[in-house]
Amino acid sequence: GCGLYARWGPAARLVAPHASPRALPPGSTGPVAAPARFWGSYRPQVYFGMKTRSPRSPVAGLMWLQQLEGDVRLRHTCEQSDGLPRYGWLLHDGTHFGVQEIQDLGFSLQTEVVKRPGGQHGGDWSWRVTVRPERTGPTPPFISLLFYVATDGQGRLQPLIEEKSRLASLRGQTEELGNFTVTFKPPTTETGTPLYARYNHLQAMAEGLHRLTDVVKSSLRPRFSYAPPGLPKRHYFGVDVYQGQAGDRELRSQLLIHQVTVAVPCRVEVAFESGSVPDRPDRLLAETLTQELDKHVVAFEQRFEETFGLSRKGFSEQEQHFARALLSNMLGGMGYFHGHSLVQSPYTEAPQPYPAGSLFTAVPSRSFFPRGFLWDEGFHQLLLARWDPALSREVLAHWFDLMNVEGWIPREQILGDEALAKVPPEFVVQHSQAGNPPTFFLVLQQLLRQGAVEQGYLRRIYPRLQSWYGWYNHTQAGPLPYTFRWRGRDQDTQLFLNPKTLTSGLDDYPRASHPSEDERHLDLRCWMAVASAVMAEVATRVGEAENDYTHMAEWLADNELLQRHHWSEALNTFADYGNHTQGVALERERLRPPPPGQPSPIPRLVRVVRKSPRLQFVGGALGYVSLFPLLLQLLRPDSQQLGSLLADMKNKQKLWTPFGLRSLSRSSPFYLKHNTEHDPPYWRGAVWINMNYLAVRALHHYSQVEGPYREEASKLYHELRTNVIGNVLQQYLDSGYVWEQYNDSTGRGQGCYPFTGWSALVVLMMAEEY
Ligand code: 6A9
Repeated sequence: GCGLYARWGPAARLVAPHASPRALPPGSTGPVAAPARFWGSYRPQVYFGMKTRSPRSPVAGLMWLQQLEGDVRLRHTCEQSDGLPRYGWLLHDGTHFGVQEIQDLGFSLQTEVVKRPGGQHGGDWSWRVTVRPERTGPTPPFISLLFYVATDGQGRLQPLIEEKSRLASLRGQTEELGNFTVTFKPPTTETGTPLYARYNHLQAMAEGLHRLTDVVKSSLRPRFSYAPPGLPKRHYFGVDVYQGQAGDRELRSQLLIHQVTVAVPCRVEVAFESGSVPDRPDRLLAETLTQELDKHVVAFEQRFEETFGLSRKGFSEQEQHFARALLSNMLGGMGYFHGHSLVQSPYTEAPQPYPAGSLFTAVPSRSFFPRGFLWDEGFHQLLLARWDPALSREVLAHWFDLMNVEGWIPREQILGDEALAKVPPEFVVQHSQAGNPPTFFLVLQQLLRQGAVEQGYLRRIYPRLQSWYGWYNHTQAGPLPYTFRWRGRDQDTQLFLNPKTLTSGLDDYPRASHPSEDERHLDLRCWMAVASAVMAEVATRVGEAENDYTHMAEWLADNELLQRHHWSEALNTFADYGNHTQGVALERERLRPPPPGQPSPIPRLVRVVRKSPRLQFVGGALGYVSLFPLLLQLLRPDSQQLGSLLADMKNKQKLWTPFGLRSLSRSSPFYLKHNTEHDPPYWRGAVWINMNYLAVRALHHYSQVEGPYREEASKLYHELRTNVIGNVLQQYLDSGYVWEQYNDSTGRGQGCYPFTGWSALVVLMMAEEY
């Protein structure tokens, strides 16, 4: 009856968690079972911060202030608008230590962290921040460093103030950390000589962690003076009093700030000490801290060489330095998020809160996209699985535990206040029919090849894998057996040159001009071929020799069927199929003159259709999608179509550039075209590194197997690999960053930065690990 429907109807199922046991056994990621990973730099959205892998973790962080004449510049969360010449982790092993360099204007900060195991709560850690003058701008005579600790809805902090205004240390207590202390050492030179400094501190309650910057900003007063012996007295801004906004909002964060104002250069150390560490021979500070850091650096470099062999392969010091920074940024960009998505289905009128969950994941970009993205994460883990397979297994398990009873995993994970604060409202809601390429199958395939998955793990994730696969297979089915279609294309077709397909990950890549149920999407079909093959292997491993996945994998690997559904003789390439016309353009709309006295409306750019669409292969769209059967290695080595795709690839009028393969053929009518007035081209020409990684990997594959195109594949493999590595490195040297994508005419980095996600795959290309 009605009650049953309410419990099991589609609206309820949307927010019902998957019923099988969790992929992560309860407690398995906590301080007792996994102490080494408990604390980490898991707040990638701030320049320097730490938290634990727990839902309401206290956090530690750094802000700094440039004291300008009558004004201040506050740095805290990673913002492109800060215009820093560069920042990022130079070394980070994901577990024990990290070394980051942040270039600001006129000075740099080296931020280092080291952990030391002990006790039952994840052990101790120490920070060292070293400020040095740089020629990136006029060096300020002095700056302020603000170290903070804040709670998030649980726990207590108690300040210990010395000399009236210096927060020398604090004592704290939280659910999972028990008792701890944090000590702020006075600043010194790099060799340990004490320096003149002024101190301020603040104790405040805030609405949440996302409000910390505002609390600090609104508490700053320019009424303090800095007067080192023999130098003129200067006023500076210090944290003073914070008049919290009165109101009925819950104040869930207790915040303690230690501000030290000191000359450049200088060094400050901070020690977090767990109350449960029984005996501490020496504190993790000064000389001891230096020794620990040195030890970890040596171990890192050795492990890096063992894993990727770049020195062995003859890469220069500079190239190795770059590759180490890429891996380190991927690891230093790991976040731990907790909260719930907002989700919506066709059966719900308003967005619903999804069950709260935790996510341990890397992020594409610390400044712009500091949160989990499903298909990005598969690419991230292709790299990290080589470095630390256990970490990748945990990341995948976290993602699988976010699945609902339908087998759906929301594509973009915006969990918790800090993550939400970075997303414009129109992008928050996740739709129940929206997929995203299931790249985790590539990671599983990789882990299986490495022999890095035990039976127990496979058994735990298997029920969830079955549902996940089933979700794609059912909800994204195409019009014919063994064909697939991305749901959720743009509806308001008249406003777009070509309605977007955000779910495919390729956003504005041109598809059928008129979205319809007749569409067959080539890329999704190829992803499903990989998914089926991996599922068949996993099923066999867990003892289900007879399974439907094997059957699906065989059909989807069938080159004749692939040709029948997706090869167009007329276009001489693989393509999507759908209701399509190439006769579309954006034009300024012609408006009637307004009634007298009324203002004239501004005409928009709208789409005009000059030629009626009809069911056909989608022409004018040669690019990454056309290459998918090659990219995912579905083509038999002797397939003529392979030869044809290789020819398109190396054709400079089409896909080849000196910087990698461009996303869309130069000869496509959509090449570098705006999609609307305000939507510049995105996947319409630029060079994207994830796809180039797949291309390099596939060319390597076809250069290893016997066949008529072996030599050609080998030649292209070497050229493409050299081009992509060379350009990403060049951009890093020129601009200080790796980027979201690269310009196909100049190679210049573009889109947002730093964007480590998928540019870091260059490390695997260097190592030739595919
Ligand atoms: C926008 C505005 C600060 C787009 O890397 C993440 C994704 C990829 O998965 C996808 O393939 N990016 C690519 O086409 C970025 C998507 C960002 C959407 C949210 C919010 C940011 O405000």
